[in-house]
Amino acid sequence: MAPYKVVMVRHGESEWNQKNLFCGWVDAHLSDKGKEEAAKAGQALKDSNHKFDIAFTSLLSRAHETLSIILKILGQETIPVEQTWRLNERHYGALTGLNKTETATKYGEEQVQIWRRSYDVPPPAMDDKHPYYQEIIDDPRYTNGPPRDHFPMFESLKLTIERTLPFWNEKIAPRIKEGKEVIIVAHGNSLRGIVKHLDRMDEERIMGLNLPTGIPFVYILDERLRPCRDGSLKFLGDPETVKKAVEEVAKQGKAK
Ligand code: DG2
Repeated sequence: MAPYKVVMVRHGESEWNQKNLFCGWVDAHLSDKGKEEAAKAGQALKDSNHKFDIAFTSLLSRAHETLSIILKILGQETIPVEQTWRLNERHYGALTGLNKTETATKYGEEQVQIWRRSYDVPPPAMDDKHPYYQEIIDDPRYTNGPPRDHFPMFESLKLTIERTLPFWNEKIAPRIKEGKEVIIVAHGNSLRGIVKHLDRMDEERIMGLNLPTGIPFVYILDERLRPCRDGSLKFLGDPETVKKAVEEVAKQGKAK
């Protein structure tokens, strides 16, 4: 049945993206701009005749809100939606809630770049006195996982991939191989993890990848779910807009 297709979207701009705060597992909502980005994503998918059989998303509102705007525009609000903490954003540990620019001013842009984009250097851990510790750990959406004794207090990209990939392999990949049309709406780093896996990127290459908010991207995959020739990450957007949006994400870790 190959080639297969999978569509992914990082949620639209959240209120925390707008304020340039490290967000991670905090449940920020979409900003007005983020809602517009989600609507544009839906329209781009509609204009390119995409229809979906099933959607996968995280447990976080910014991803749900984006998905529901997209599905409404496609007239597909009734398709099955599977939600999982395994597609959540990486847990940003003690950095959660800090402003990225202020953090770069305080600790240096290089350190912030390591925290944001290195493969296996995690941010400092969130402790139980952190202002968002209780809110996250007591959130009832995590009743079914992760297990309390393995609840993350920080995550590198490597750790994020270690909990995202089992879901890709066990739940998403089999649907794709059945020939189902799949959309995944998730986060900058959980999606970078899937991209790294699909494109067999090494640690250096994945460090250079920034995913913009609200611009869908498509993979065309062969029977082993490897990108076909020319089937690797393709944004549904005009190249200049995509380039600017990617640069904006990269710039978020700069000091003023
Ligand atoms: C952002 C990603 O996550 O931040 O947690 O701050 O995709 O949920 O908005 P998202 C966050 P960076 O890794 O790009 O700094």
